[in-house]
Amino acid sequence: MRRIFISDLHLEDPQGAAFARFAECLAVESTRVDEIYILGDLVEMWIGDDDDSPTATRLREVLARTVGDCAVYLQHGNRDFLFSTEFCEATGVQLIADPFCTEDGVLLSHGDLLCTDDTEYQSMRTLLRSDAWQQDILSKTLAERKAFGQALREQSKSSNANKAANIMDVNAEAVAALVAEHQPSSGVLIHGHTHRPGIHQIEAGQRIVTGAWELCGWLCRQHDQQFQLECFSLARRYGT
Ligand SMILES: [Mn+2]
Repeated sequence: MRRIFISDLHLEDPQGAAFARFAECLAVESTRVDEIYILGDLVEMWIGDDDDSPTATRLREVLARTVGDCAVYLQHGNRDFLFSTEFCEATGVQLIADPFCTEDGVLLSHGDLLCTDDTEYQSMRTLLRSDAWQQDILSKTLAERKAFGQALREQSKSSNANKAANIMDVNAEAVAALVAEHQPSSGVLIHGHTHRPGIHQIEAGQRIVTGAWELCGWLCRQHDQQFQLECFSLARRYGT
């Protein structure tokens, strides 16, 4: 089995470098691998599947083209948990739960549910993921949702600025509990969210953290039981 895992692209501007590398990466990798997994925060903010902005339109095009060559799985992040059925139908992408375990026993999560030391964030997460809240926000107009999304981002920036860095990383006990619950046969947990790419040894095997596409692009590549982290320049064409 050949796969790549990416997360935290925070795509915003269809004319920007990250968006261009994303489209190139999918075009190249979809001919090399069997499956592509996007582990959340693909976009900076998703305000509903009826979004008709240039970013949303371009995103649908890129994903639909990729799905013609290889399966694409999408997990919700804390920025894009409103991706839903309509988006999947338009693109052919398949939504997976968080956490999700692959057939060959690789455990996948966006990662924010592991940051249990940040109790303020966890209560916000519970609210935003509730059916009642989501029904309420989706009943608003696109313009109202855009304004709300903007406000949410500002709030997140100012509240994170006052937090100690370790609070926004995963909690070791939460990781151990998740792995114990799902018992991934590969021993591998892959997640994003923390923007701290790396490979950590854990009791069951490995915790692999995919990086944010900030200073460079990141992916985790799986070939059968081998996993590696790769980073690449966002300044030039992917694969060159
Ligand atoms: Mn995140």
